[in-house]
This record gives sequence, structure tokens and C-alpha cells, in this order.
Amino acid sequence: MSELRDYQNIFTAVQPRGPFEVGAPTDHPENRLGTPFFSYWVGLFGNAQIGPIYLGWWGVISLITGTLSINLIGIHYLNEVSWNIPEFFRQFFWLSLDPPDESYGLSLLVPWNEGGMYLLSSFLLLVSVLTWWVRTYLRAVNLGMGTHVAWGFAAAIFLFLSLGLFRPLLVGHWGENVPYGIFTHLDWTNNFSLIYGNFFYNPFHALSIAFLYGSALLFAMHGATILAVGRVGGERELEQIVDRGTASERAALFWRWTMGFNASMESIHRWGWWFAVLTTITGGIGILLTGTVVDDWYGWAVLHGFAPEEPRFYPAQP
Ligand code: 07D
Repeated sequence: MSELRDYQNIFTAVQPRGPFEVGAPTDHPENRLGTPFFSYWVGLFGNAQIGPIYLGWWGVISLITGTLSINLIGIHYLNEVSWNIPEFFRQFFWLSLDPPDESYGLSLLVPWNEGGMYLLSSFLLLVSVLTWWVRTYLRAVNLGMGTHVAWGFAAAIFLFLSLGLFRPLLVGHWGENVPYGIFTHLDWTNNFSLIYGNFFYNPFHALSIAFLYGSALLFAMHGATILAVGRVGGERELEQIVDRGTASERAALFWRWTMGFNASMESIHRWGWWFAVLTTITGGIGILLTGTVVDDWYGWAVLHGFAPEEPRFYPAQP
């Protein structure tokens, strides 16, 4: 009993060790690479077994294009500091590969040092992200799984494409694309918000935040609940959907008693999936509307009567 009670501890990771798990049959077993091994330290965070990894052509293309994209950014950083390695590290957070000026419009033939390098790096990143998506889709189909992960990832890619491709096509230039730098992308976020009249008044930004925070809350509630009933087999979640056991009963009762309602062992996963997916879908809609349909979110909010006009906050000056 005491071991079982220990199992409720959030720091206790159980590391059962058996024969290596090589996985279900695949369409291309020759793509399954590497000899598996166990790592105690990795086991503290997830499954202690590392490998084998499935590396088909989609994965190879994704890794090569992703590496090239990041290397282009790194080479530009090194150029910015005249290939001085200590300066590269000292100034790392300030270095940046920036998009072309608005005056180049949607041209793809931009001089190398004025955004051409940025465009090539972006194109390679695009190929990398899309081929990684294909990989998540094909691996799921091959394993006889649903494609939920791939469609969740697609929702994130929708925001990524809204920022980097769809909106630029709508406004006719690459000039407002996100720069590839630590501090510059923070500045970009702030400036983009200010230029378009304060993103807090963009209702899709607000929705995106609600789903983002909601995702964190739901995940925390669910993670906590399952750990709390781990002692009675709660982590066998999916079995408990069809054969509700004492863990499900207790988890459900806990929430019904504390807040009057409980998600089911199945529906909590749909709640989590939808909240996560809607974060980036509503975010993407907010981005596509900015500078196309709405130029000033604060003005838009005043116009629609849910933000007061600023002078009303201040008493009249003598
Ligand atoms: C970005 C897209 C998917 C990414 C993919 C990744 C790689 C490799 C690696 C190159 C995350 C592909 C790439 C794998 C890359 C290398 C090395 C998902 C992404 C596929 N905001 N805000 C959001 C809050 C303010 C602003 C979302 C909070 C200010 C702008 C989110 C606050 C200003 C934009 C959010 C706050 C401002 C956003 C992002 C509080 C100025 C967006 C959701 C409390 C600072 C984005 C509609 C997400 C958006 C966005 C939260 C404040 C500006 C909900 C909590 C008022 C310009 N903000 N924000 O999942 O969707 O991102 O807007 O103050 O563009 Mg905001």
C-alpha cells in the first residue's frame, strides 16, 4: 500500500524495464533506425527507452531543410558580428535576420543582404514544417491511429502561415513579416500591436488568449486529477472510458462535488484538443483581419461600443 501511495507523488517517476519495445509493424521497416537503449535520466521525464526512430524521406527532407534554414540565420548572425565568435555569443539576443522592406512588394528576387536571405530561410522553414506535418500524418495512419495530432499541428501551422504567407499575400509585401531574432521578434510583436491600434482590443487576440489560458488550466486540472487517482489505476485512462473503474468514479466525483460538473474520462481529451486548436485558429483569424479589414483595433472597439473613448477616462483639464 505504501508504494502505491508513493505513486501519487508528482516527483516519482516509475521506470519499468522489460525487453526493448520495437513497435508495431510499419510499411517500411527498413526506415526504423538505431539500436534502442535505456537512459535513467530520460526516464525521469518520459519513456526511458530511446529509439529506434522512424526516418522516412519526409523526415529526411524536413531535417535537411530545417537545418539549412537555421544555419542561414546563424550565418547571417555571424556576418553581423564579422565572424567574431565571442561577439556572436555576447550579442546573440540582439542579432537578427530581417525581412525585405515593404518597397520590394511580394518580389522573391530581393538582393541577398536586403531580405533575400530571409526569404530563402523562410522558404526552407516552410518546407521543413510542411514535410514534418506529412510525417506526423503518415506515421499516425501507418500505426492505425486517428490523425488528431496532425490536425492539431495543422492548426498551429495555420497561424504560422497566416503570419508568414497568407497575410503578406493579402497586404502585398513581406515587409511586416516576423524577424528571426530573439529581441527583434519581441519588438516586432510590440510594434505590430501598436501600429494596428493595440492588440488587446482585437477580439480574436482575446479569444486566442482565452483558449491559451484555458488550455493551460484544463491540462493542469486533468494532469492533477489523473495523478491523484494514479494509485487506483487512473492512468489507464482510455480503458476507463469504456470500463469505468474506481479511478474514473473518484475523479468524476471529485469535480462534481467541487464544481457541480465533471468532464468524462473521454470528453476531457476533446476539451483539451479543442482549446489548444482554437488558440491558433482564432489567433490566425485575428492576424488575417489586421491591416486588411481593420487598421486600428482600438478605433474599431470604440466604433462598436465596447471600448470607451479615451478622454472619458480623464477629468476635464482646467
Ligand atoms: C506562433 C504559430 C505556430 C508555430 C509553428 C512553428 C518552427 C521552427 C525555430 C527558426 C504560438 C514553426 C516553426 C517549428 C522555429 C527556429 C529556430 C504559435 C505560433 C508552426 N498576448 N500577440 C498571441 C498574449 C499582447 C501580439 C497569441 C497574452 C500585447 C501579436 C496568444 C498577452 C501585444 C500576436 C497571445 C498578450 C501583443 C500575438 C499567440 C498578455 C504586444 C500574434 C498564440 C497577457 C506585446 C499572435 C492574434 C500562440 C496571435 C499573438 C497571448 C499581449 C501582440 C494567445 C497572454 C497587447 C502581434 N498573443 N500581445 O499559440 O495569434 O502562439 O495574435 O499581455 O501574432 Mg499577444
